[in-house]
Amino acid sequence: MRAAIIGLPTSGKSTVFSAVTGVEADPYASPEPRRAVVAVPEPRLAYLTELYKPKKVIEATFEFVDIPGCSLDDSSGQADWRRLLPTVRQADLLVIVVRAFESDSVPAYQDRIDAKADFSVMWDELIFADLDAVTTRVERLEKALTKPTKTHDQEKRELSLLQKCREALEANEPLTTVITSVDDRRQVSSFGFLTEKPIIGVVNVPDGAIGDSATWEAPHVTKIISLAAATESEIAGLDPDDRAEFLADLGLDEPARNRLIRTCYEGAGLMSFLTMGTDEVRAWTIPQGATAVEAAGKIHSDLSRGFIRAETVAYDDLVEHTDFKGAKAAGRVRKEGKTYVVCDGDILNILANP
Ligand SMILES: Nc1nc2c(ncn2[C@@H]2O[C@H](COP(=O)(O)OP(=O)(O)OP(=O)(O)O)[C@@H](O)[C@H]2O)c(=O)[nH]1
Ligand SMILES: [Mg+2]
Repeated sequence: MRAAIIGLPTSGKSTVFSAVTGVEADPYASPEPRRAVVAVPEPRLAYLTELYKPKKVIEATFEFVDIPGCSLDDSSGQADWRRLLPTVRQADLLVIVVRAFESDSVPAYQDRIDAKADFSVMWDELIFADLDAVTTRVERLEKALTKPTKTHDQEKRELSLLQKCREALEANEPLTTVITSVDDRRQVSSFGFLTEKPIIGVVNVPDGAIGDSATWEAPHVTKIISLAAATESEIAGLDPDDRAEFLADLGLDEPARNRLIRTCYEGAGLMSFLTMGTDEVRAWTIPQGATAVEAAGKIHSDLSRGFIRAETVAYDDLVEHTDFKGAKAAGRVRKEGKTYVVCDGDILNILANP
């Protein structure tokens, strides 16, 4: 799963990317997207690792792509944006970074600091990009439907859905309001519509501002969070001991990057279940709402095929009773069947026929 970091020029996208991924700033400010995979912060793994001292610890991962900013008010910037759009369309979630920090050395885009207005400029661009793609396809389908074709019915269905999409976009509504069923989603999946993706807003606040102080909300947006990208990227560059001390001095348990990664992971509709043993302690990624047999299939297709049951214990119950044995003795280990809907942080032991 992948998030694309987008926004107006000098909003701090690359600084957020560095803070999140630990990848150093690109001194040449390359016009190409940069990618990095990060481990999803999972504090629950630490306890399990302490308990089992496993040979391996495997964390869940998530990818971030830093998209260079484009000045949308000139034709060369517009052309750059169009060139980058296919990469943005491939993401599962969008992170829109807007600037709320002042700086004499880094002039603001269009000489203004107005995070809410910048957010709305980006929103309009997303709506416009989708409207452009929808309109092109609608025109093509209308033309095709004037002649009888073998795929006539299918094209008619697609046209009817895309006409609804066009109406929504013309009313400044995102496609999440129209594309709601699994069938519809499948029908339009190849477009990679931008306003069909979950959106996280990041307000890049002045250096040293800590905690989450986002003061505005936007309709249809999964979440808006604030962070000080420059401070966060400095934190990312510290060695772990210094980092802990720095955060403690600020009265924080963790850097904002952890909050952002988790927000993206959840925003993309994902959650983790855990497995443990002396060989390996591991966090596995599954969609929210996945069942025990789907979780088993994530580990190995044999486990879903031969699924018997999932011995399940909630992480908090395990900690309360020290370990698996203790939780079992206290009756906290449940025997769940195929259709059990897994909860975030469930520890599973899948029993299956060979
Ligand atoms: N003071 C301050 N400077 C920042 C902050 N975030 C970014 N900057 C500085 O602003 C400049 C632009 O930041 P980038 O992260 O490169 O911005 P960007 O959005 O990636 O820019 P483009 O990709 O060119 O659109 C850099 O010199 C950063 O060091 C911040 O929170 N505070
Ligand atoms: Mg950049």
